[in-house]
Amino acid sequence: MSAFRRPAIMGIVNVTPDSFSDGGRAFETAAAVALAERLVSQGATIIDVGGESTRPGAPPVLDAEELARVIPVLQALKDRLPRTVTLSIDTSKPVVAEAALEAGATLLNDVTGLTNPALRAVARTHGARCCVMHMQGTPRTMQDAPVYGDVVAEVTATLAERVAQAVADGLPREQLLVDPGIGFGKTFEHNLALLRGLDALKALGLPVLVGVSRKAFVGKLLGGAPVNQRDAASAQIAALLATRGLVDVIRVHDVAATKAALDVAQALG
Ligand code: HH2
Repeated sequence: MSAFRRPAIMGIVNVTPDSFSDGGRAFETAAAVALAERLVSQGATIIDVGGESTRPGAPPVLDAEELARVIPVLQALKDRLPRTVTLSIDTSKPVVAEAALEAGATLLNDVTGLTNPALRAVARTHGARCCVMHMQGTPRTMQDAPVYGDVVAEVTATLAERVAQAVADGLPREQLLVDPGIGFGKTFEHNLALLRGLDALKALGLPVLVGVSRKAFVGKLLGGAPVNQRDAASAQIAALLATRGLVDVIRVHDVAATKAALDVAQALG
């Protein structure tokens, strides 16, 4: 029997000048809103709005600047998108999270894995769902020399600890998702091992979010493909993970290609 389970598609809207694959494309509010509407029309049911690039070596963005980027976009999307679409804020800053949740976001996507108690407090106050992502190091340094013994066991154990901490601070467990953080302090081999060993993460009993879209990992899998030639393989990874029933949310730039790959996998799986 097929293990296929269809994940929700999370469409990426980077309101940044410097994101690794699409920086500058949706830097104006109107362009970001139009991109989000297009991604929803193509099949995204979650829109993830981010105002700070987390690419390796990215410089930090001031609170005020990040707020000015993401809040007008969320406010516009709350009025324009169907209520069935979940708005997600990709931030690690408590002030940005707070304003975003007030503006209509209901999912907090934190690449620092809710390690900041102030962020956990904001999430609890607003009853937000939270994505707890694994990262070794910080975006500035994470790709310098990531080291693990057993990467699958260590990432799973760290996420289990972060989840326990969040629950101890009053966040309901059923509001949490976990994410192995592909490319965040991991070599190519670490990323591959994590995707192959995703059942260990799934065994935590929480929904699993995976983001591989256009990442260097995909480029390397393809023998050095540039960033603008990674969408088909990114969609194929989504379909393979869905066929194994291991992913609940897939975070992507190219929603149309991902939906098509999932449709094919579902029909043939
Ligand atoms: N990857 C990126 C950003 N946020 N959030 C989660 N939960 N999982 C991920 O894998 C993840 C994430 C990096 O991708 P992108 O947003 O395209 O680039 P940038 O950080 O340069 O804006």
